[in-house]
Amino acid sequence: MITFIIVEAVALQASPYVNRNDLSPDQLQALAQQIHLWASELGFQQCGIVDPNLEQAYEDLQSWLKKDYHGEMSYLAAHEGKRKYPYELVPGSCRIISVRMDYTPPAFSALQLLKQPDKAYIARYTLGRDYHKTLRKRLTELGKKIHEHVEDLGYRAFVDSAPVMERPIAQQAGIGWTGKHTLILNRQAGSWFFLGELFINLPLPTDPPVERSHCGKCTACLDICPTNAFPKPYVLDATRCISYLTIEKKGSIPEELRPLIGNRIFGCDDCQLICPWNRFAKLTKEADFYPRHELDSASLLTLFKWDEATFLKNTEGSAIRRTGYEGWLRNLAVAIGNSSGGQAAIEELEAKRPLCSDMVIEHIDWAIERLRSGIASISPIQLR
Ligand code: B12
Ligand code: SF4
Ligand code: SF4
Repeated sequence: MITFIIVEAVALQASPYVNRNDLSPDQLQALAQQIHLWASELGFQQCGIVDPNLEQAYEDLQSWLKKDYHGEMSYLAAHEGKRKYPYELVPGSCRIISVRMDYTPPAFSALQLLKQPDKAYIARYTLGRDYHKTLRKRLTELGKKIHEHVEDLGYRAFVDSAPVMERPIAQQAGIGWTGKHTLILNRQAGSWFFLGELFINLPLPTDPPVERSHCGKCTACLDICPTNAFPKPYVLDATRCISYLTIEKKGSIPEELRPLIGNRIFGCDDCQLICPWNRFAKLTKEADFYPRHELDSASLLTLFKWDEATFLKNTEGSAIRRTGYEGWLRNLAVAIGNSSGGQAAIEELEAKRPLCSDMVIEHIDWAIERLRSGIASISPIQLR
């Protein structure tokens, strides 16, 4: 069998341009193996080929939407048909290559930062270059590589942005299981990775799904969540999640949740930091994901002092831009209100106040009041 596959692989290379309709089952098998190798050469730590069935996932999504757990993310309710039947997104496609890319940068101590109330905590997935760009580019290169060998190939890369149910697809492609925190995790790699997909019009053989959860009786992620955002295991009320509040939500952050945000100014990692499987996570070798502009150690006041031009310059090519300068100031004002910044922080807040929108001013006033009354806190400091 092995010899045969190698022979077929050689045959593919020897006659690089085969029409996709002329590929035999053995050639498709050899090509699938080759795709795994190419994906690895392109910097993906894992790849799986899948012909997904998303009917159950779609039902779950509908009940989630009915509970309004999506908040202002109305795009999650759009393009229903394409979510359920993903091939409608790319007519003619019949397989999805699901990939994983690890993103933990070296020498980054999340716990140290969370313990320092005057420092800014930015989720580790976004300290460097915008992952959408890195992954989409590599996936397109993977498509090009396949196309070098197969005539009439159609392919299209997606990362996060389109109505693609990336997690159930990844699970069915064998990347990992769905943790109680709703993220995909893997026994060898934990959950610190991005997902991406290449839709393709080749009937490649598929990889086995991950059927078994390895969460067992553990509930650490549910218990640690600072804002109590999990109504039950496997279900997230996004409207309480700090990631939603600091990135996706426009306008005012509900006052009762502000003290719980601590110093997290963009995203949150707590449910992953506590997960025992993340002991097995590997550091990334992608320089793209290494921290830029000292975002892994900056103080809240340093970042709050950035004017809009500096914000735009320093977040060029970064996913942080998503929140906009107004959202950036809002998040920092909340975090400063949770800090031990004292008089110096009050002065910075007052100096910036006249330059801000009404929405940001409301958060600044909240912060000043807290600092004046001495309720300095970074709550909850559960992760130690
Ligand atoms: C919207 C969104 C968010 C929202 C909502 C998150 C959520 N859990 O849905 C917010 C802004 C809160 C968010 C936060 C984060 N996100 Co986000 N997000 C997305 C996005 C764009 C869509 C997810 C979605 O469709 N949600 C809707 C819900 C209903 O879908 P779902 O959780 O998949 O729902 C399933 C489960 O509820 C399940 N289910 C329901 N009942 C039951 C019962 C059982 C027993 C089981 C097993 C399952 C189950 O069925 C549902 C349908 O499949 C995806 C990219 C994509 N296109 O998929 C990235 C994505 C999920 N996010 C990602 C990341 C990295 C994050 C953060 C870690 C970022 C950060 N550090 O701040 C946090 C993690 C928070 C968390 N615990 O989920 C990665 C996750 C990678 C991974 N390892 O899984 C993704 C895949 C982006 C990417 N391309 O890499 N995100
Ligand atoms: S990212 Fe933070 S706030 Fe959101 S569910 Fe996880 S622990 Fe809770
Ligand atoms: S913390 Fe525990 S329950 Fe949560 S995802 Fe990890 S193993 Fe599963």
